[in-house]
Amino acid sequence: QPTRFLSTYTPPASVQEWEKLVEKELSRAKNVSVDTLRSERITPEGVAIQPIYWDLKDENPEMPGVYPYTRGPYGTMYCYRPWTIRQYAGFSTAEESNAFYKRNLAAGQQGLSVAFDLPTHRGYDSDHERVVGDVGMAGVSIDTLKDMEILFNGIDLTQVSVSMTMNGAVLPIMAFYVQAAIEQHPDKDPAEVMAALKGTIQNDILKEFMVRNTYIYPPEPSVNRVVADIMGFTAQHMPKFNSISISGYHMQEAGADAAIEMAFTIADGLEYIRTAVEVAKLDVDAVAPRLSFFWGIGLNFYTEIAKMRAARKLWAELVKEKFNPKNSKSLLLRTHSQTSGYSLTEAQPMNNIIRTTIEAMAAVLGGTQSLHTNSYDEAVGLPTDQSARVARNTQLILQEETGICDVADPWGGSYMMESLTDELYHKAKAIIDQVEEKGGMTAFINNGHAKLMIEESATKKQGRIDSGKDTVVGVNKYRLSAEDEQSERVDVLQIDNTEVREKQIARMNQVKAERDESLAQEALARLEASARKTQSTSAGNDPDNLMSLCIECARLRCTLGEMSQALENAWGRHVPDTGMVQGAYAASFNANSSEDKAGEYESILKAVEGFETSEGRRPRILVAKMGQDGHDRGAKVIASGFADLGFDVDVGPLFQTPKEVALQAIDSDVHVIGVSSQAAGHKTLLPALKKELKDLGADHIVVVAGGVIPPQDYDFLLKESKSAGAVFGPGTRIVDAAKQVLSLIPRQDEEPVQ
Ligand code: DCA
Repeated sequence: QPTRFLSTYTPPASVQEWEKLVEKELSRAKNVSVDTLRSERITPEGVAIQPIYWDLKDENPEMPGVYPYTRGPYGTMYCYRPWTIRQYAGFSTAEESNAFYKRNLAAGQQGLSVAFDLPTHRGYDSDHERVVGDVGMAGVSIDTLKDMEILFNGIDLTQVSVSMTMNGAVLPIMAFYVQAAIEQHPDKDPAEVMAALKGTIQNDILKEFMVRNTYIYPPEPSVNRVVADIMGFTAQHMPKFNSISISGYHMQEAGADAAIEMAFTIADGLEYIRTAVEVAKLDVDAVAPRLSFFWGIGLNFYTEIAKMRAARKLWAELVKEKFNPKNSKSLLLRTHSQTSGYSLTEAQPMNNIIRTTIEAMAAVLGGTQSLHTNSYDEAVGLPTDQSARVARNTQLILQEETGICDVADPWGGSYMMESLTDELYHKAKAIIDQVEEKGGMTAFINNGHAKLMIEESATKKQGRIDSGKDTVVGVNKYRLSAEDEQSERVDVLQIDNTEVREKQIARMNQVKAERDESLAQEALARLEASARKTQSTSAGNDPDNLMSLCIECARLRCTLGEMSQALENAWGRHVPDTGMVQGAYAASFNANSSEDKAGEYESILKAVEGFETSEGRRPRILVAKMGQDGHDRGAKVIASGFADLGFDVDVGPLFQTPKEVALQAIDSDVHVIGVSSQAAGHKTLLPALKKELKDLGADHIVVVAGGVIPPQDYDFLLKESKSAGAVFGPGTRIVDAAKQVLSLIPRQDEEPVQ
């Protein structure tokens, strides 16, 4: 027996607190006690694996489930209940996504996580002119209550926990979800149904203004009305539902390092509690226990584990200090995690299975409550049934084959891990102090600081990869020959976007035809009137609560677009600025270049100068985003990198139609349009852009494309539709792209680029 079970050992206070907590946690489960936990974990060698280890000489050791929760939010962690396997999915129509969910639940998935398409995120119905290329592509399309009912057909919403990634059109989506659950149980009291709903809504609008960009309205009403009223409503009517998933994931994906991700996410969380307490006048303990978090987990193995440990401590301490809650649950940082999409490569996609496994292990060793593992083909397209199965099995193997669940916080006490946790804690705290000094996260976002810090971090990272300082196996080292690379290609799911759109429009029109039009319009008018009031109590029973009003609209079969428009009439649509970082790529590339790469940068600068001499001006590129795809890391990094390499760069606004892009390109007299596509709209939007250019007599402008584009589609873009002169997949070095782009621009005095 280990020493701590000898009768001479008197457990210190934190250990006694932990023991009490464990008894309480285990009392929820039949036939499990601390002893049975122990006896089940004897290795074949006869070694007893304990559920927790600590330093016996420490007079106040940190314990999981005990303040400040560095070691985990629960005392028993996975010994009692492993994390939830929650795969993020949704595509095409509600019918297809519903069938996919049911197959996944039958195969071992434990909770649902819905991905919506971009028109839904941005509050547009499927028949809107701005969303032609986006319907059903990057998630499921939801226009009406009918779509939501089909999405969960045969899945009892009072039984399965459902997470929904929605921030822009969060009110209509929550309303459809609640109303669909109520209509699933016609004989039950709606209040009883709502009280049983368990799950999470992302509802984290602040980060949308820094990264990802799926907002609709300006920051002020987005936070003080939408977020506040949802918190008020769920606190009163849906006590098991997590009202926000405060997300660092998208910051990491956009290029933030671990300290920035942690700091901005925690600062966002503090801002939401402040909104709840000061604007919505809610008690901190009515809201904080149902705030949850969401981390991105990349390949920096030790750092990711340390980040999760440090974040729990930082959150607990800051919430305690600033809001003094009475309920200890208000201090718990419970989190979902997702392996990094950015770390996946198009080259040798099977390597992505290994990357995802390592990231999943970091998430689990860091103590996540719920996890999504990416499919290996996600760098090139939507997952297939087979790749989704491998991703799910990665988690099932970790849970059921490895013994990893037997011990809570196994890294606790490691010299390295404790020191790293401490350092990240201090780094993040310093950034949070800076944010708080500037007046909190909303102010820090409004003055542009937050976005620039993330973009600078992303551009530096690209410089390190392009210079060869950071290794990416199969991309900047250990590459395959072009022929071998070809044979490694994988199938990806193809969606017929036009067919999905037509089906959606037909169904929506039918819903509209069958509803009581005047009742629907009256409900929409009430919603708009409430939005026009700057003050609302946000309480769940306030007749002006936006969530109650949207549930009424959903019941009367109003569409998502109609509800969003009613709010837009009152608040307007948010227009982002399009600034970019300067100098960071050049500095990072040159500082990290090995000797053989040293001349490369210079040679491109010279080629650009040569172009200017022969053509009378620098090469000019418009970096464009079309459709509702707001992922702009790629576009921003390309824009900054090209500018550092001497190009004149225009960054187009987000969410453009092909016609708007063509007109801007002509207006600015650019040589090249670089289209960044991350949301699968390329096969519709690029040919449409080419056609617009032709119609406007500007066919001479070269179009190139980059982003998440399956290699299977390259021929369509380059040859069949001739809508792009070059396609740059993930992992393309900016210096290589710049060379190729330069060579594509037609000139009088051709100078071959080295
Ligand atoms: N001891 C005692 N109770 C435990 C333990 C344990 N070791 N582990 C879990 N539980 C309990 C929890 O307290 C909870 O019960 P409660 O709701 O009555 O408090 C229940 O088991 C479920 O566990 P939890 O950790 O809350 O896991 P999830 O329901 O999967 O929620 C969470 C995870 C991160 C909080 C949630 O917000 C979520 O699922 N987010 C997903 C977000 C997402 O999918 N985003 C997509 C991009």
